[in-house]
Amino acid sequence: MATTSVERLADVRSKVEAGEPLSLVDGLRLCESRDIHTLGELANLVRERLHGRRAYYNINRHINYTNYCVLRCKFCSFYRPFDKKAAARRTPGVVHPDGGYELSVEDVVARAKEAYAHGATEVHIVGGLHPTLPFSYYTEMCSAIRETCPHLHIKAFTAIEIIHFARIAKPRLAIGGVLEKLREAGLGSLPGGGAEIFDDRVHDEAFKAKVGETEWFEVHRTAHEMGIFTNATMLYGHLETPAERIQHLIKLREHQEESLGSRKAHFNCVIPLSFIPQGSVLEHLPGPSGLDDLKTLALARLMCPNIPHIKAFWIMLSPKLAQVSLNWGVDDIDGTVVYYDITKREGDGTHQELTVDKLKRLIVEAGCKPVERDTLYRRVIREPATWRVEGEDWAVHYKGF
Ligand code: V47
Repeated sequence: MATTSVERLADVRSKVEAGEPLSLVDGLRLCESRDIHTLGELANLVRERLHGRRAYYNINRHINYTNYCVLRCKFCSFYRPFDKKAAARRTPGVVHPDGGYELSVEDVVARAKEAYAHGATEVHIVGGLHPTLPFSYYTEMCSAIRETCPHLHIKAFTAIEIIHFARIAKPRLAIGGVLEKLREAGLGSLPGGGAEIFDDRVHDEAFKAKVGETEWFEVHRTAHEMGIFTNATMLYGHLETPAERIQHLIKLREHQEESLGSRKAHFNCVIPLSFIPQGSVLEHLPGPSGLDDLKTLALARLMCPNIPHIKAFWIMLSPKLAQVSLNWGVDDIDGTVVYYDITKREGDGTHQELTVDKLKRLIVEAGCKPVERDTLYRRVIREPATWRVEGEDWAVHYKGF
C-alpha cells in the first residue's frame, strides 16, 4: 500500500516536536511534500513555541544612498555602472541621465530626520558599492544621524559593503576596524543583505564578482564577537536548487549555534527574499510562486529554530502574502519602509509605504497580536506624541505619523 505524504512526514513531525535539528534530507522532504498543511502547521508550532500569537512590526525608513555599483550581479535591477568621466559633470542629489544617483550626507541625514520627526525608531541604510565615495562618507553619515536623531537606531551596510569599506579605507582596515569606526560613529546593527545563496555554483553563475560566503560569514562572525547584532537573508527563486536553499539555511543555523555559544551577539532574524526578476539580467525567469514563497518561509522557520525571528519582507512578497505567512512560521512583517529602490515590481515607484494602521490590520486579521518592536526586538511603548523602548528611561517626542 502506498504511504501518504502525512505518514511520510510523521518522523519530521516527531523531530520538530522534540526540538531536534532537521537534516538536509528532512528539509528536502518538506520541500517536495504536497502536504502543505503539515508544513505550515509544523512551522507554526516552532513560531508559537517562540512567540505565541505575537507578530512584530516596526516604524522604519529605508534609505538607499546610491545605486552606482562596481558589481554586476545578474539578479539585481538596482545597480547602475559608474562612468568616471561623466562623474565630473554630475550634480549630487539628482538622478543622472544614466539613471544613477548618489545622495549627499546632508540628503541622507535630512531623510533620517524627517523619519525620526514622524516617529520612526530605525533607519535601514544600504547602497551599491560606489567606486569613489571615501570611507569618511559613511562614518560622517552615521555620526550626523546620531547627532541629530539621538535614539534612532542605525541599521546599515550589508556585509558586502563592510568588505568594500575595508578595501577603500586609507589606510586599509580589517573588518573589525571598519565595524569599530562605524560603531563609534553611531552604527547600531547590520542588516542581513548580500548573502544570496551560499553555494559556489550559484555564486559563479549569478554573482561571480561579489565576495562569497566565507567573507559574508567573516563579517557577521566579527560583528557577533564585538557584540553587534545582525540579520541574515536568503535570496531564493532564481538559479538555485531546493537542496541549495536548505544548505544555506543549515549554514545559518550552524553559525548561530557558534554565536549563541561563544559570542556576545547573534543573528536576530532570517529574511527569505523572494526574487523579483523584472529589470534584471535574469528577467526571463518566472520568479517564485506564492506557494513557493510560503513554503520557503515555513522552511526557514523549521530549519533555523535557533534564530529567534523569521521576517516576511512585504516589499518583495506583497502585503497580502506577508499576512498569510504569519500562520506559516513568520512572526515579523518588517515595517513602514516608505521608500525602497532596490526592487520594484511593475507599476511600483520608489515610494512604497505601509501605514501603521495597515500593518496592524494585516496582523490582527491573521489572528495575531501586533507588537511594535525596535530593531533589537525590544517592545516600543508608543503614545500619541512620544515613544520609548521598554526598560529605558528616555522618551522621544514626535509629530505623529
Ligand atoms: O542584498 C537584490 C536582495 C537585498 C533583488 O536585514 C533582491 O532586516 C529580490 O537585505 N529580487 C537587500 N531581492 C534587502 C535586504 C533586507 C531587506 C529587508 C530587511 C532586511 C533586514 C534586509 O535584496 C540584497 C539582495 O540580496 N535583492 N535584487 C531582486 N531582484
